[in-house]
Amino acid sequence: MYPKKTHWTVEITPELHGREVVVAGWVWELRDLGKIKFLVLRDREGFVQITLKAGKTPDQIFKTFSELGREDVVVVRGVVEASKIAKRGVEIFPLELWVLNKAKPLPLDIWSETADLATRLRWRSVDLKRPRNLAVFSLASRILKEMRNALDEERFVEVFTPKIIVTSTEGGAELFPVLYFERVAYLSQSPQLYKEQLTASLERVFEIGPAYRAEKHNTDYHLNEFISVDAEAAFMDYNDIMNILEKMMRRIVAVVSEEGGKLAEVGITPAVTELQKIPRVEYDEAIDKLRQLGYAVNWGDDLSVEMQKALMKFYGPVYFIVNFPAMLRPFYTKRREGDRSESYDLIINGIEIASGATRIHRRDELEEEMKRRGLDPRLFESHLAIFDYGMPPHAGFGLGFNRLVAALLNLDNVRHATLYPRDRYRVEP
Ligand code: AMO
Repeated sequence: MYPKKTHWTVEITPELHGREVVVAGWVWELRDLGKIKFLVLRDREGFVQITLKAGKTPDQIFKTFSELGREDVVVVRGVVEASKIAKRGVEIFPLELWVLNKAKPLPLDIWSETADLATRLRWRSVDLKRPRNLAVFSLASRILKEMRNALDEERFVEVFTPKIIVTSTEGGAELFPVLYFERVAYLSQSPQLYKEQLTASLERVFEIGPAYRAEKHNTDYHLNEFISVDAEAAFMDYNDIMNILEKMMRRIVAVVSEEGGKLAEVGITPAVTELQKIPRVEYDEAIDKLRQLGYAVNWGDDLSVEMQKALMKFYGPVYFIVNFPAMLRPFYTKRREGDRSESYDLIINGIEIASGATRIHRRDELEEEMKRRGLDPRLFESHLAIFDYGMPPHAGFGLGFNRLVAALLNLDNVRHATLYPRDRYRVEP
């Protein structure tokens, strides 16, 4: 029997000189210089060099080494030695080596950056072994934790709402139908209506979960299943929510910049490494600026990614656009004067990362907005009924987690920040 892993590769430092350790992982590289041989072992956190030396290393290990291949799964018990020449100033001299599983030659090259995206996604689980992917998804997990902590500090409670639903919230054409016994139901596009209803009891809620959109777009930033971070709070308006988002983003950017060295090692240069205030740019002002730049854009138009990128020239890589024309926003958005709304988008590196608003909390106003958009209030009766029983003023945001990670890390495609993307032409693996 092989022993339990005692250390991650990153924990093997020169300070452990002389200590016996057990590491476990995959064979990244084998180098045979005759009397001295090297095995570079990879685990999630990095690499460590295992050094075999004639006269010092047991013969059995030399024999096992000669049969090893890349990506074989190994456990090594050995002694740490500080070293001037080894990478990271440390190596392990093995006392025992176990091969837990053999690997066939891989279907794609994980040792260089040559494989194309389609091949990578076809063999995603293998592709995820690449150090660059390990860095992206490890950091994504830290970012998620930071978001949870930020919301926890503001006394939001984490909730889960149904993903099988019967009413559309973000536009009827984009729902995936599912067969629900003898009726048709849909996959949820957003927890919008549930999170609003929950402000009448739990006051401040957030949810991190999948959202489904049957959009036919096949772009670098659209997915048909994405992770949505949603928050909603009673007795707050959109400025309060932007303040929370701003605080949260500062914490996230601090984490990203902390990881700067590690990211550089895998060729990632984050788009944002420091963040003070996030500018809140009026929609009207954005339109003016774009016209100055020569864009043929009118009041009432949505902004394209190209336009949002152009605006970075004025506002930097992270900015809010606020007070959109009411008709550009969903029915639940609170109006303000001049056909505008108490709404905002958060733009990072030209991509819309989050959007939100103060919501309508009065039933009559909500019905009016539905009718304005050609929606039949009768179809929303079970939602509207809640507004009769003490619905507080409230506001919130919805944030696309995959887009956030891609934008912050300057990845050119949201799929790079998604373990198993679902897009127009991909439902497996
Ligand atoms: P919205 O539709 O703008 O708002 O979505 C919120 C955020 O979710 C992300 N997102 C997507 N990410 C990847 N692929 C997609 N197809 C996709 N669609 C959306 C974006 C976007 O900013 N209920 C409102 C939020 C609210 O007002 O609280 C909503 O869903 O990053």
